[in-house]
Amino acid sequence: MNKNKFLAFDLGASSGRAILGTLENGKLELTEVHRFKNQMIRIHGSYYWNIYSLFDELKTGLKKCITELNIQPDSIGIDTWGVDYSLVSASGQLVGLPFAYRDHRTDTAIEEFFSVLSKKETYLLSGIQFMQFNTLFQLYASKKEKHSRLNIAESLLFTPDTLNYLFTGVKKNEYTIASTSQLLKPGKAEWEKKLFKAANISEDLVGEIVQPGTSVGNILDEIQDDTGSKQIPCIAVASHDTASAIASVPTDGGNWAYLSSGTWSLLGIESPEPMVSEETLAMNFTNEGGVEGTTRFLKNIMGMWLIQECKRNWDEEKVMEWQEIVDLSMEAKHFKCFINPDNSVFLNPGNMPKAIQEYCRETNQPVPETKGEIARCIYDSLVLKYKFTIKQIESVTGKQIDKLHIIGGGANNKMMNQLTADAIGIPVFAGPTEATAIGNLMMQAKAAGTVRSLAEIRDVIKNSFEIGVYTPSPKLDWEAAYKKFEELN
Ligand code: LFR
Repeated sequence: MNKNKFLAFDLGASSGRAILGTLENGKLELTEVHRFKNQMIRIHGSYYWNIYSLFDELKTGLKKCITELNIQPDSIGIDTWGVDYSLVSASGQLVGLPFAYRDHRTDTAIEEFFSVLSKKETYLLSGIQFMQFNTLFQLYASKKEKHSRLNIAESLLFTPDTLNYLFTGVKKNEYTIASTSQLLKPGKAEWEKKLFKAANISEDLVGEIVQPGTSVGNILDEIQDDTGSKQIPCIAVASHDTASAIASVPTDGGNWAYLSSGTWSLLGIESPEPMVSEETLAMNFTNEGGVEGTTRFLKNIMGMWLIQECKRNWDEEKVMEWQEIVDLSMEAKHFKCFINPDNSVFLNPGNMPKAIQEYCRETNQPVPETKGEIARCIYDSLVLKYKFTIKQIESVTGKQIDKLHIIGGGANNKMMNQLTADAIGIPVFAGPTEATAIGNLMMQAKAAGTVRSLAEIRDVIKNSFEIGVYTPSPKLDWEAAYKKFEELN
């Protein structure tokens, strides 16, 4: 095998990175080139992403790779969170800043949408779980609010599509990211006309859907000038971050499930086809598009957002280290109180510690007072939600899950890995922590022809990264805790 060098841009809701991947003799090595902060900006009460500054940071990443590491990458690839989009005018300019998915304009959109198209029909047409921020509801809410930007928009590009467009001048919708919109048919790279109609949105806004692993186009001359890069292709990777992460699960078969752990906890299985039924509707499972025609049958769990938001609040007093929060939680008593992490009050409450305390008060539980107690409540509740979700998957598929792969930054939390194994009673495999960037890099390798299949991608990953193993050895009564937790769901 040749030596290949690819540059992955991985954007999350709280940070972004440029990671160089060097692939040689079936082994991938990572070098972090650039890291920067990302956050929503609030303007007149609405929340947006600063897409221009993100674009600038990506260019800085490419420039650093060339000038500081002295490396010209063979290609670049961009992945981001799901659902959000930019609008582009007929003359090619972005129409303002894109909304961020936690913007409150969709707080009542779902229920209102159901008066146009029923919940059941919407689910059967799309196979996507209901979350108020899905593109479908964002567009519906913007249309209802008569946002004039919709009148001048000629095309809609999801966040990675938008950045690909800024890099290449080519407008394409990539499949995995498009699948998060709730505008596609289940498991297909095909727009569902009825959903556009129900949202009162023109289908002409969207375009050709490309599969992950195809080139969008070469980067523009002006970018080459700004960064010193050669003319290289920008690859449409599995541009939804979760799709990239799942592509890099180091599975060796069996009945495995994954937990992609970051701002969100995405727990599910890789399925050969979508599973869309009244049962999956009742459980609100999603069927997002994966690489090589696979379906990401999973559920969004509120995840580390809960603790990130507490930290943001606590940092105002004194900046804390992550480990300090874990340590404080370990001093606090387990199972004093629980939350249902997915209650909508936790989506964007502004003051997370207060929201958790109020929730406990309102559900007649002891109120967590200290930082340690609040963190304990979050961690225990998340672990119990994982158990709850695995049981649901087992009931839908009729098969027992025999191992859980935790990937993404959350896999660094050893305490959580062990508690998860203890609570769910099956082994947990932790890592790689840079799963998303790795999936991104490996889809670039596939586009370059260095690997041929998802199976080969996973072989390279198994060959390249250490995986932690956690076997269940429960010291707490998780079954009793689960009974109490279940009542909150
Ligand atoms: C994770 C993620 C989830 C998606 C959420 C919002 O970063 O992409 O998969 O549901 O963000 O877009």
